[in-house]
Amino acid sequence: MKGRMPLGDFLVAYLRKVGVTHLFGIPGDLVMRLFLRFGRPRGLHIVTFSHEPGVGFAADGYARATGRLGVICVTYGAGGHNMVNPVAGSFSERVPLLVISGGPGEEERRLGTLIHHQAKEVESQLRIYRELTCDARVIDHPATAAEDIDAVVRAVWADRRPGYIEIHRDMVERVVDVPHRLIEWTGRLPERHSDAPTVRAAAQETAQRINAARAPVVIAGIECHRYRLTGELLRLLERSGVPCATTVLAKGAIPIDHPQHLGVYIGAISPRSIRERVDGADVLINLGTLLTDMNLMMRAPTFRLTNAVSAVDDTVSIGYHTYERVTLRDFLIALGRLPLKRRRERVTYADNLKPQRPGLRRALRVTDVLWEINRFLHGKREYVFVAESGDALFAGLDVRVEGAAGYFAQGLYASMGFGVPGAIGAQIGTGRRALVLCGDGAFQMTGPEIAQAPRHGANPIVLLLNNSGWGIFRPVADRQDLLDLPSWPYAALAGAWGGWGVRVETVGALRDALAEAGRRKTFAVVEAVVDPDDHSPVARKYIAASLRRGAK
Ligand SMILES: Cc1ncc(C[n+]2csc(CCOP(=O)(O)OP(=O)(O)O)c2C)c(N)n1
Ligand SMILES: [Mg+2]
Repeated sequence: MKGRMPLGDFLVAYLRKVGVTHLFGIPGDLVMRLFLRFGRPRGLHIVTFSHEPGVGFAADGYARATGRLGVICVTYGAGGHNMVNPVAGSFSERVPLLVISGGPGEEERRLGTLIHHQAKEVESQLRIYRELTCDARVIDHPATAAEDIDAVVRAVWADRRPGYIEIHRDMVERVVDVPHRLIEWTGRLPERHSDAPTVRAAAQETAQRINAARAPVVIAGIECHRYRLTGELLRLLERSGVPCATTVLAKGAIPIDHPQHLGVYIGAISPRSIRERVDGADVLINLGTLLTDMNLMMRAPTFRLTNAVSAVDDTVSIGYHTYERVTLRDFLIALGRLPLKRRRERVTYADNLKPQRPGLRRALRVTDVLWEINRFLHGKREYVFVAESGDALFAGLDVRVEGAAGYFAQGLYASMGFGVPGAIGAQIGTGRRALVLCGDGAFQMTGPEIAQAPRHGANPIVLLLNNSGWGIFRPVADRQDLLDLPSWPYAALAGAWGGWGVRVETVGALRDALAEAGRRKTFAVVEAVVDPDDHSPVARKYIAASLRRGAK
């Protein structure tokens, strides 16, 4: 980095300085110069996909899995607008992404005509991204360009939310001033700060409550995941002996086979042992959990909020008072250092799966698919698991991934299309192969991006749950025909795209297919055919609860 540099070179140098190694994108003329700059020798590793949503979900999967910044580069308008949905998902689920868009230069803006890719006004894209990011700026002044980029990236990191910069094509070569501070800087992005005395007071009050409690329980939330606080969380759990549940959005925040893990809390439809334990807690310690309709399955919390100590969004709330400027990290560290009574409660992990019925020649049911996934994943700690939206999101709650930080799903934003590209992004970042559980509908959205996997050294296994349509809605729709999907030759397509594919209809065939996919080096699509009216255990409970509510 030098005191004065072309903006494009500064951006590459800056991104490398903060540790970025990969850039996900699709070029266009309004971003071409910048895009090519990223890919220069000693630049970044460029990862392209066929369609911007694939790019966005892959960058998000990369960021979730690595805990690093995901960087995206798109062209203005057609590209930028295509990227809106994945970025909205990253905003809602706290994933740190930097979106870099090109834009029209001064020259074309002066023509006074509409510019290709323009929607309403040239500034419209910026305004759209303002709604979906923690900071969004057009980088248009050489004197402040470096500071502006630095400010956006710091905000992205501190908030774990997307940020947006727009660089018009004539700015790429413009020489900008780089402040001395950035040249000297180590590149370590700062975390949010706490107020130390407030942290101490909040931790002390919480420790007193835990020590005085009869049956405390921890709910580990999304912030534990995003701020990579599993180590701090486990230290607290192991020192106190308090049991811990996670939520739909934060499954995987603690290892699934941890002896104090109760399982996933999903409000009124939780497995009975989890619901009783959480509802019966006299102190409920919420560590980074957002109270979302998905976490609670469209109900108000069934536990008493007055019993909760809630640490989320840099605020610790206890009863009717709050401590502000307390980050979850500092809170957990402080709590972990205080004397805590060690409890010895026997905790049994619970899920929603009934024992599998015997027989290998039976037609597959969704429950069998889950048992077979768990059988396949058992002992494979290097695998990650990705659940798509649709029934897979509910079904995935019963999947046991044994490795640390191995579970990914959009548990709140729930966009279809995340699964396959998200899994490829996760493998690019971590080297860990993914098993993706994906409906036929979701696969028809972004599944073909799997054809890109070999180029990126990725080989996910897609378990495609084929129920011939948008099955999750079948119990509530009178017009079943509106939920049907055309049948694709999934297995043949997988072969034609450079992977391996197979269609299975029985338990035994699925077991063999997963074993074979596991042995193969290429990506695999295992199409598991199930009845259109069959659902996972959690979806069944969820649908029954919704129908009951609707009937009232
Ligand atoms: C991008 C997007 N569009 C629409 C929806 C609404 N939606 C939720 S689930 C679903 C059907 C999913 O079908 P499929 O992937 O086959 O899963 P299934 O329900 O059959 O298990 C739809 C359309 C969504 N979540 N995301
Ligand atoms: Mg389906």
